[in-house]
Amino acid sequence: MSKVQKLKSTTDAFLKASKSIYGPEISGSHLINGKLKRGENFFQSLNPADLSDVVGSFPSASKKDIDETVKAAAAAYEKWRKVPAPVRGNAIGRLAQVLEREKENLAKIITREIGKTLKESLGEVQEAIDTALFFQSEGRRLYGQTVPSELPQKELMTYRRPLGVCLMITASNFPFAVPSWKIIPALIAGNTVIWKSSQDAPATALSFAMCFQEAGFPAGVVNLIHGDGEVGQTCLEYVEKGLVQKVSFTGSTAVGKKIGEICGRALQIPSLELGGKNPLIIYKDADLDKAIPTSIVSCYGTAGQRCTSTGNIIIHKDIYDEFKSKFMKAASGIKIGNPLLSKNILYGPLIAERYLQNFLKHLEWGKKDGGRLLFGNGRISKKNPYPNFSGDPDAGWFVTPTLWEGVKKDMRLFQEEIFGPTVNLVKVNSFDEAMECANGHDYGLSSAIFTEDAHLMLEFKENIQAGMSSINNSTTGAEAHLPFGGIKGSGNGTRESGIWVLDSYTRWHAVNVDLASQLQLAQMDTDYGDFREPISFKDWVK
Ligand code: UN1
Repeated sequence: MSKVQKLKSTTDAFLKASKSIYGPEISGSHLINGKLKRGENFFQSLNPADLSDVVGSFPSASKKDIDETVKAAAAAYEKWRKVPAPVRGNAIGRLAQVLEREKENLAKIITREIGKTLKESLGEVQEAIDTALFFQSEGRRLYGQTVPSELPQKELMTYRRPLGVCLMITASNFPFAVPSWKIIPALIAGNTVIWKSSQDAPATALSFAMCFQEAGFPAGVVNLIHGDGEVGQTCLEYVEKGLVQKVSFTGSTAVGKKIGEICGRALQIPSLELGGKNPLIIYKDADLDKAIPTSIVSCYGTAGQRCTSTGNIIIHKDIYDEFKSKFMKAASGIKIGNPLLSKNILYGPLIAERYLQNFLKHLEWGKKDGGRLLFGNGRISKKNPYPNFSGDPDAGWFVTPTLWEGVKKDMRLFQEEIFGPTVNLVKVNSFDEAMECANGHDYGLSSAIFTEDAHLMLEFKENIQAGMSSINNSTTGAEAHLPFGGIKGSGNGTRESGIWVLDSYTRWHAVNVDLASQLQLAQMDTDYGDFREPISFKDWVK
């Protein structure tokens, strides 16, 4: 029997004892050096769809906990980096098996903790499985190069070397898939990991960390600590002390810039996946039968809480009225509810109260900004009902879909990422103006266009300022093996996923072996084929 089958279900411990409809209250811990540590300074993780449901209580890492974690990760690194890469890959393969077996339970924990639909949560776990399967076999590649030398009897080669202890600071909206994009490639390359979970998703993080445990990673290779932004800040001090060699962060542009400064002072390149205000162009020849449902999901899916969610729909004037009326009709049917209790909803609650506050504020300032509100009236409640809501709206942080029009490039509504189910209609007169708008903001994460014209597709591909672009598809929904990341305010050029992420967790090591029987110097003793007398050591020494 394989190790994986022998072990008890990792997540059953969380879910079986359940008396409530959602599951038991999880007694949270850090995972430090292979052991669960209960810790101190507890905070609660609440189900955002039903605030009476406490998902669990979790410790906030103290300075002492962080010290202990950094030491454990550093000690584990010295052994883990020497484990042959294909063997490291086997451990990742076992992780994929555990995730596959636990998929349903894990998805329920994600949905309970951050409120995305079960279908999306299953997708998140699947994305982690795909990532594990991809990197399992990368353990048998991790290719370096052999390079011809300019001198005889000399060999040149390159190796990928791990960096050391990697600190992963992750966000709440993709609390499973995005951490997998960071942790799995870091591990296959021979690094060890300290994962600081999102304060809004510690139960998801712990359940994922337990899967790594079950898969048999040695103690200290994957460590998990919890806490808010301040804990993250304390962790970053270890970069300056030279004890953490890599930081990978998904979150806001403002925090990303600060992390960039800290890492820059230590001459490190962090991986930064930051915000977005993603444009979706509807050109006049767009196939609206496809463009309408795609735009609805692109804007409002996950309650607009993806960094790849559409922020501005840029529409050619000839098709503007038709698009607007069809979009509004489709949006009026959007179903909202508690994702563990209601079937077939497009989205659930906002993840956290601060997202709700930020969302409600934009309804105020958006009007002053000059936007015309076509629909959307804030928080759904018994007093402020929404027709397609099922369940108790007062129980959670639910908001209605929101649509603005009359939005222009220089407006705050156009420029600012809101992180909620809100989008702007922007009318343009030409393709060139559409492109100017699509590039007219400080972000550059995702982008999309709907057109049937192959020449415009090419124009769009060549001129859009974004890390990712879709043609006749949503701005969301990246696949697990294509490079993910942005430009401008959306990131620093590093990429996650696929083979490209390996550059973020390895450094190149150039090695030469000289088998010649005498000293030979590159450039100076090289025979360039121009028949010059070679300069030799003998000429310099009597
Ligand atoms: C994010 O919002 O941080 O492409 C990541 C997508 C998802 C990942 C989004 N697969 O929409």
